Amino acid sequence: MGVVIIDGSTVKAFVSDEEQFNKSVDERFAALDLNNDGVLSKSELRKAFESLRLLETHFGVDVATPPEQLTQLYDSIFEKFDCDHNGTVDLPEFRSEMKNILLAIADGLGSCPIQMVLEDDDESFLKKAADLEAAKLDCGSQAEPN
Ligand SMILES: [Ca+2]
Ligand SMILES: [Ca+2]
Repeated sequence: MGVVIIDGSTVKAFVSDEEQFNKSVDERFAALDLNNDGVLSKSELRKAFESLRLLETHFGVDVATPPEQLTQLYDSIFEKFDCDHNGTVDLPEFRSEMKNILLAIADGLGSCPIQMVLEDDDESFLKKAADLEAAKLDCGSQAEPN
């Protein structure tokens, strides 16, 4: 378990690094596509949100939210992802909405850093954003002579 500090610029840097971002999103998409049919169904996407922990940070859901309300919320999220309303979310739809959500989170964070406590195996996008920034900082310090 560890603590990372992220702010809006951390998240923005992650989203704007297209190669890293698409790689992360593609991996996530593949992991979420439980029946390997190349698209995400409503229940697959719901699992995604349960694991991504984006609800707490972006949609302001707390643990006391009643199940009916959660289902409505997940339905409305699914509709946001499913741009062409064909009942499934394909990879381009997933990528573009994840980007919107992360940029909205970045705007919400602004320049006020927040602390996140993460499990070691946490694979959330915010963790990836923090890792990416940490990796860049590491590169900088390695430039010093031994
Ligand atoms: Ca699927
Ligand atoms: Ca669709």
